Amino acid sequence: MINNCTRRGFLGRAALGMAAMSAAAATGSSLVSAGPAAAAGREWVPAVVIGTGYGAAATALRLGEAGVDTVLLEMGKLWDSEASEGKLFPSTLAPDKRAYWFRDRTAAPLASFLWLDVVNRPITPYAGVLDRVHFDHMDVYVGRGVGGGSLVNGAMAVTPKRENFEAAFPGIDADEFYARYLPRARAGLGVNHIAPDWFEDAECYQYARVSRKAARKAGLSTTFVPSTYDFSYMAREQAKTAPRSALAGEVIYGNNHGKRSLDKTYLAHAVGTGKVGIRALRKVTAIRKEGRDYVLTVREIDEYGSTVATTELACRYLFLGAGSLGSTELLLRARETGALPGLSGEIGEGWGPNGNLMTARANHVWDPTGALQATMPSLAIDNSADPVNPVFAEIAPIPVGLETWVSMYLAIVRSPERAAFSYDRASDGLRLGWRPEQSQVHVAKAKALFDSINAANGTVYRHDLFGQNKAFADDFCYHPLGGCVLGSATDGYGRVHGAERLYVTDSALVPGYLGVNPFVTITALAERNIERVLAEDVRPGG
Ligand code: FAE
Repeated sequence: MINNCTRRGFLGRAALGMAAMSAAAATGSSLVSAGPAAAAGREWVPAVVIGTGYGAAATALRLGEAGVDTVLLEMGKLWDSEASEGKLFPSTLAPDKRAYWFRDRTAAPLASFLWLDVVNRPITPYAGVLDRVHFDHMDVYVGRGVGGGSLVNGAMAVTPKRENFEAAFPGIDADEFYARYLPRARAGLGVNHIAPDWFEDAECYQYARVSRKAARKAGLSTTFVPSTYDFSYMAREQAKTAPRSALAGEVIYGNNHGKRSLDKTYLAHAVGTGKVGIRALRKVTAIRKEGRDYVLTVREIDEYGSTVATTELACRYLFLGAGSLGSTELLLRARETGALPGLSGEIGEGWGPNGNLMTARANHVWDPTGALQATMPSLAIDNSADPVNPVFAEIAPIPVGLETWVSMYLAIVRSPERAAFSYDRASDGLRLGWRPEQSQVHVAKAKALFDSINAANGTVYRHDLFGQNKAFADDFCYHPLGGCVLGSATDGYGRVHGAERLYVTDSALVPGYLGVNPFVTITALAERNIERVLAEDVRPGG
């Protein structure tokens, strides 16, 4: 569908770019203005979408196509102006202030190397692109900026196994979802596939071939992983005919080339409709109802965190696309402070990290993994048909530019573990009731698989990478899911129970576990839900 509107996408990208060159550049708060002219006093628009990640972007595009004036509010930056070295984003090996959301020291997934504290370093607090949100027993990585998680993620665009999808969403017609909305999402995201022949020869995927050999020895099979990173661009990186990004260690702090992040796909097309505007460095801190409208309190900051203005914005239709943490926090705060007292008691429930954890093995010296490693994984150990212990484990790089003999994995184990968020009045923030024993359930399942690989190959775990001598990184995750679960805190289309014209569009809808990386499903779910909401609820003028 998006392929048919390339011109609109071009116009949208140009609009996003032009905004950067205008007044917005001064504050970093980019802007494409939208909607009716600001009324005297408080501004009103028919629709507001909070956030600019997957759910938000798909929702905004379809609202714009339907002629609904829509404003997106994003707490992070629009990443459009290059720093002095001529790049938007820093590499994983040389992080600077652009890497993290207001931290004075980097907080990378790898804590150390050979037990040495050589990975993390001091930085200037800044509106950087990656956030590590701390909860008592589970940190959560999220993207910050126009494009949300698409700016920092590994671009793995995986369709869930049908039985996992049906278990997560018993109320959704899976035939229709797989035939209609997943293909629509994959097209909109620009998902592409690696050429198998190229993979077999590519120097940058030696690490994946070495892990495949080890998996096969244990009787395990592998599968290619589709991606929103442009594999034809990567081939040119390998051939040294294009500037390197995936082959230059760029991923969790942003990619300067090659990645089809949302600002280049859905969001560009949304802005290209002429109906959608994006306002960056705007954090929504509160939601309340006045008459038929929602009124949002919006804090605008500069790139160093100073408050520039606190304003209010009113709308008739409010879509929450601030991610599992962000959307849940806004709804819990509204319920618990009495701003929206009728909201469902199910809000905050059903959260899980998708059974997601990392581990690493040490290979034999005769099995080098290569100094040049593509940061975008393209191969996974697929043990998901195992009825007892299904595991999907992507073979991840360790892109340090040196031979390490390390095989790294991002594993997703089947997880029945869920936790609830609660609102903490003292900090005005979220608490997460995740318990360390719940992580141990995930570790045991991953260990069963990787023990078999080590046993078949005579290899061992690496204990020097994740801190505290751990072989499994069980205290952080990349896939926060749940908090406003579809069919529970909302109806079957994301309409929040107890509030009219209030919708959740993002990962908060997914009940804790999908079995594969989630962004394709999140996008498809948003496509499905907005189609119904546009048909039944929305009138373009509000
Ligand atoms: P998300 O993309 O998180 O966007 C939410 C946006 O809302 C963010 O830009 C926030 O800054 C913004 N926001 C939050 N609160 C507010 C507020 N109060 N006011 C204004 N703005 C706000 O939402 N998934 C995959 O499928 N494949 C992968 O390869 C993969 N790799 C990952 C690697 C990393 C390092 C990380 C962090 C995540 C990865 N994920 C991956 C997960 C994926 O990015 C995530 O599931 C989606 O981004 C979630 O999409 P949402 O639409 O829920």
